[in-house]
Amino acid sequence: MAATGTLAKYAIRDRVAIVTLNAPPVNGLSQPLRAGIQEALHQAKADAAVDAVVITGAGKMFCGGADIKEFAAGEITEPDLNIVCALIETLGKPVVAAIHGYALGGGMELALGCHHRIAAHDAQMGFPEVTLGVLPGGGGTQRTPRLVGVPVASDLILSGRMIGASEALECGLIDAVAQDDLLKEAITFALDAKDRADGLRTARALPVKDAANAKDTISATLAKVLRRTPNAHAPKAIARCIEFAASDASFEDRLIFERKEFLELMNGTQSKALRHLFFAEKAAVKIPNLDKELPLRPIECVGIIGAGTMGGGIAMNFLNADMPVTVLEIAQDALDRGIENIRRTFAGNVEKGRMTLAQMDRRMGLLKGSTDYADMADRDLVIEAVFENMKIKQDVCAKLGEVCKPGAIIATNTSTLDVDIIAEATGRPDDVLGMHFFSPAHIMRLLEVVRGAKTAPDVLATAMQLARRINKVAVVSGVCYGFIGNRMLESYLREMDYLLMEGATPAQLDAALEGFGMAMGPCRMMDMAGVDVNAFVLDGREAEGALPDTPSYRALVRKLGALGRNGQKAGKGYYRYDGRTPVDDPEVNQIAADLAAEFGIRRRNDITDAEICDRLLYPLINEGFKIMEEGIAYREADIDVVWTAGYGWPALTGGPMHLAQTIGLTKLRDRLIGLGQQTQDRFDFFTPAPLLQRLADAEGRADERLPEAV
Ligand code: T1G
Repeated sequence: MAATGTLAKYAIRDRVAIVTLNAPPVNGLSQPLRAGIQEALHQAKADAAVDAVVITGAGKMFCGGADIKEFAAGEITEPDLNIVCALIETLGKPVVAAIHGYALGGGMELALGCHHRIAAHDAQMGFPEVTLGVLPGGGGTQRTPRLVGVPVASDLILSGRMIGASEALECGLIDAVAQDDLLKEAITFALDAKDRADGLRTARALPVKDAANAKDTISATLAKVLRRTPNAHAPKAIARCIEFAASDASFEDRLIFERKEFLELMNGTQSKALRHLFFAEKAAVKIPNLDKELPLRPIECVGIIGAGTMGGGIAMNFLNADMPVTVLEIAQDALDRGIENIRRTFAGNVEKGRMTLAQMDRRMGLLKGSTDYADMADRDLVIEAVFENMKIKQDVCAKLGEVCKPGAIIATNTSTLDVDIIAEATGRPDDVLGMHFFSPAHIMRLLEVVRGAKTAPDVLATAMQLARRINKVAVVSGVCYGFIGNRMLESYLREMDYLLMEGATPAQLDAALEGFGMAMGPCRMMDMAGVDVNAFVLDGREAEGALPDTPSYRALVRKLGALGRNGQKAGKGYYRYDGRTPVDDPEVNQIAADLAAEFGIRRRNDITDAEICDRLLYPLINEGFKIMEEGIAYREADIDVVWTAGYGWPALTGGPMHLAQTIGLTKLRDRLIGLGQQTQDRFDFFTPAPLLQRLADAEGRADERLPEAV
């Protein structure tokens, strides 16, 4: 067995060279691995004892794609994937890809360069490049339409979705599904191919399938993808490449066209932002200075206090993860309503085909209701999701502190209250932390895990690991008002109300922010979340003396709340509602004008979209620097995860803190100062955070040191 190297192992079995990708954890196609594969292929080509080749992956997958970290270099080093695939196609001996686990992106392209592909029954395949703002740059846009046809190729590459082995076989992406021993069957397949007429068939030599109406087919699929992200560049480039595949250019010219489009995307701001978020979500789960060997607390069964909207939604997360849940309400009728709401939500999923009836029954079988705190005694984790009132939460947590077994974790779902005060009420604060779910809790991916002053390290680590199990993106926050997300949201909403009192309209505000890329404008978002909910929190904070000393602060939302304009649920809020459709309501503009008169706020008719975006986004970003300075968030990237996973911030910008770097800290600081001057900033609403000030100064000094551009 001649070892080619550690990254691409070489062995011979039954006259078949086995080339094993060995670059854990995902066999990422780094330059050294590509070079190792190339060397192994040359060895197989020259070896008279070798009749065929099987390429396989070590560990839990075939290949997770290119090594994304290499993209930062701005270019792809030799041998690039196109060279490796061309070597396979001209090897003169059949090469079979044996796929298990995942074959994604460049990993799938490597398999497409092979003459044949066989996959394990549970393998997953696809082209996730579009989610990273790039496209398959190793021939994927050119070979795939030749194997599966333009419609399927367009769907797979534009959507980025993974498909299983049976779907891959059905559409022609692979040639066989292993029945038992993948490697053994791949070897047999390769030896058979040696004697078959199509044994050396290559995808590049095939005609493009279903090329008729290619342009229309691609455009229709592209339009669907762009509906969600109209500003995205990658889908448009992918469409151009697939269209080009159907042209009569040479295959080499097609690869050159694809590579040019790929490099342009790779070096663009959108891909840099999406790659930033890819790694940010992976990093967010890591707790600095935590012993990786620290044993976690076992969490096998969960208790939820409160069966309302939040409690029910939280419960569904655990039921979806196949974990037994007991939901507690004091009143039986409230408990019955809560359980019925859960059942109805699952039934809706069954109707939509997202869940089978058996899966729903399984979930409902894991759900129990109770009106007795004693039923929380055996729970490994209990989450309180009762009304957002400190006294109520303290009473509930005091009971849990007595009833829950030693070692059980007690979590509060509070979104605005002090987790440390709630933790003290339990009498066992080291077992306590915040688990802030976002409504609707069974859908929103973000989970803010709030570490209390006394939260034990293993409790925090357990919660972060549990988040992955319930398919949440978890970010650790320290204790402060609003944690990370809602604290930054406050300055965004403050400027929303002030701009409305200055003369902007809800429709103008929402259009400006949705033009920036927010999933939903601020006024629509407030009407969805509930004007009364926000007004209630503000009244509470004013009572604590926690608001700026001016009656104009958030006066509009509080006035709307006082008038019962509680949002979509009330049929009116910042808009009037025709069913679920928001309609401009002149009454709101009049309310805003009356408040402006009351507080001496100058009305204007020159408010631009640019000013709207700067006034809502820059203070939000500025608050992020304050959060960093106070140690509330571990990393700026964590803040980006919060906003893209929990608040509809456009991932194409990478999140607020990544956008700050893209804008430039000096420019950001100077714009904040300018906005402060424009608004006679009496409450430091626009004063740059000290950390931002320092980083902008440092950026300025660094720029001074840069050699003058020649
Ligand atoms: N490059 C670099 N690092 C990667 C990586 C990649 N492609 N994939 C994963 N990692 C790291 C990840 O950050 C983590 O690091 C560790 O590996 C384990 O990952 C040329 C241009 C494959 C489904 O988009 O979807 O190919 O946190 O925890 O849960 O045309 O990783 O441990 O330090 O996610 O088992 C296309 C991205 C690239 C796939 C495995 N490929 N990866 O999930 O492990 S572009 C992708 C994933 C491309 C070609 C184009 C998942 C996974 P750390 P993990 P997992």
